[in-house]
Amino acid sequence: MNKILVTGALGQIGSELVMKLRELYGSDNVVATDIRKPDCKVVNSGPFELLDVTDMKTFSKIAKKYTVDTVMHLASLLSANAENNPLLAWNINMGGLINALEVARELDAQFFTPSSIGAFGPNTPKDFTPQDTLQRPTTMYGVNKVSGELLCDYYYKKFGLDTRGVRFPGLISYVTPPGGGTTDYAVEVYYEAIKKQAYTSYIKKGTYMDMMYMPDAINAIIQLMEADASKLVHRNAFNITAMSIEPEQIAQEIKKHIPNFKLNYKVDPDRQSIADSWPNAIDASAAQQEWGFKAKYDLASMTKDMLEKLSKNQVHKVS
Ligand code: AKB
Repeated sequence: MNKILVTGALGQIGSELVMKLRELYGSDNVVATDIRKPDCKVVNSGPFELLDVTDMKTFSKIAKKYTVDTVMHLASLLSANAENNPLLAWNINMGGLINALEVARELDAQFFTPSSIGAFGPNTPKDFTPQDTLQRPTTMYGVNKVSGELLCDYYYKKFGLDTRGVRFPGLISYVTPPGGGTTDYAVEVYYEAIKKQAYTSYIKKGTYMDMMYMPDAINAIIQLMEADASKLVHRNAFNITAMSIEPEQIAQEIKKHIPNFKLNYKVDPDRQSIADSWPNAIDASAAQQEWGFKAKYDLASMTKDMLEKLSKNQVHKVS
């Protein structure tokens, strides 16, 4: 990776990935792109271009302007938003992906795009979900993610493009909030714990889903992209996870730091039914074996860090 183009650079993953890549590979070597251009760190700390990923001509022009050798395609609609607007999700998630793959093919660039635990469906084994298993998702997001995994495999086999990817679990971060996902509750709960010492969860007590702290997710992307290609068997859809948790467990952990924290429930049937169709806990052994994936943060260390960082941000906002 010498010259990297990132789409969706202002999103939940992009805003942290771009800063880490600029630190490691040099600011000028990481071209951030997004559909909007606010005044912020990602925009001001290196090259930035406005890009709608469904606009192939502009996409290709930007990639050629910087002669990029790596494309990291993050722009996409998350699960709950996709379910509310399936056609838009198809157009952005699949239209954007095929453009990104074509641009990478034009430049013979290395390619990364994330899949998700959303690529599994209700008849996938729920526990210790294998790397290679039944995938019949019932959401538009899931349909997009399975298609994306297959498409990336196809570009590797057909054109020899160096495509790589992971199935991300819910990602938790204090930097940029996610928007329109099913696992967002696990981020909101920390913000509300700091602000109001209370949170009302739209996900039912006892609903287990895989999660990961953002620093581990960023390291996983970079580690996979730097991994020895000859060792990769799965390439585009590695199961990775750091913890399988449900709302009560997060609340118990928060209470160790904020004893009067209160967790309430008002279940959203739409997002609950998406969560119910996903695994409880996936098996990440292929990623461990093929490129040494290992998460550093568990629920306790993530909670401590989240609350410390969010309290600091709060103090900065007030002062
Ligand atoms: C979502 O909830 O849609 C995402 C995901 C797990 O892919 N966070």
